[in-house]
Amino acid sequence: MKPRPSLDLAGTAEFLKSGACKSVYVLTGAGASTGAGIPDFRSPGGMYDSLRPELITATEAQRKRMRMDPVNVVMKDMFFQNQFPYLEVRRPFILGTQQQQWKATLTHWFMRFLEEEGLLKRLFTQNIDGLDYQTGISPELVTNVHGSLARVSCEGCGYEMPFDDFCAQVRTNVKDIYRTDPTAPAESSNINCPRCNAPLVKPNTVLFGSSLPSEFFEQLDDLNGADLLIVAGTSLVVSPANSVVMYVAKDCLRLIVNKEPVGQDLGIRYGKDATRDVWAGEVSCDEAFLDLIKMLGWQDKVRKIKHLL
Ligand code: CNA
Ligand code: ZN
Repeated sequence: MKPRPSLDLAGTAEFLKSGACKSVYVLTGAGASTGAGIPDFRSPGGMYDSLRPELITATEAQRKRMRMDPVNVVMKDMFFQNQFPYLEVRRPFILGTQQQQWKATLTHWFMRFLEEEGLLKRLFTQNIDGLDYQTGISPELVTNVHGSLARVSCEGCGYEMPFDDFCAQVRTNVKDIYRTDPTAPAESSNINCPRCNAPLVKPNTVLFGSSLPSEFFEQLDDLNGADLLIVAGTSLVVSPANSVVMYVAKDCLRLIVNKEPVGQDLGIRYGKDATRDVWAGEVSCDEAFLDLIKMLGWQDKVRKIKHLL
């Protein structure tokens, strides 16, 4: 019989220390990186809030679609019609990645600490920013569920373009209309493939409507062996990434670290209805993981990371 931890952060820390918890899986989302200065999609002020369909779309039909649901900016069929909205929204991301502008947060480091303690079995991240790797986490423990920005290829023929060549073209070919010319007419600008000439070159992030990496589906069954699942900084609305929470066993403890409670429609239960779910409360990911670090006595690990001090 597994010991029953109390359903709060302290109980989770006790469970992690107890030796009974041997296998931790993690699912992260954009909220894990907002502390590094990267906006998420759905929070107020996030990317969907700052989208301006009138500037980035060429036709009224596209504008209407984007207003109805900003998710269209990362839809496959929209990208094939007009590459500009995707490239424009991703632009600060792409150039920020090249300049290594963002630094891993305490939340990213916490996953590395779990690995150091031999507890981390897998980190599923929906993020495309690659910040996880800055901590030196073993790449084989990380699944980029929605792909990654760090590599670039053609959606038509698969040709891989060197990242720096792509960034040079983003600077010159893709208009920075939000910052430089907010009155510029919407027009498509894109990057042509050096091999097949299709205007379909983009970072290897998974567009809605495209399939996820096959390894993601292969790894889902492993979740059955999890003693603890940590879900951090995700609205849990994007499927099938959100199905991670359903693949763990019925008695697996689930710690939800998110400013608001999420995943009720997926069976996560809060407060008096909770049987194995813990919500860290209305705090940021970094605050919650700092609390956990203190409870676990892992402060020395943090002291080694200069930019966090
Ligand atoms: P989302 O739908 O924007 O949800 C983010 C969640 O995090 C929300 O519930 C917020 O309340 C919560 N949140 C935001 N900041 C914090 C914080 N500091 N502490 C705690 N909670 C916070 O994003 P999801 O990841 O759920 O959606 C999946 C999409 C978003 C994936 O396809 C990503 O590729 C995509 N995305 C990624 C990035 C990135 O790589 N950093 C940025 C923006 C969007
Ligand atoms: Zn091509």
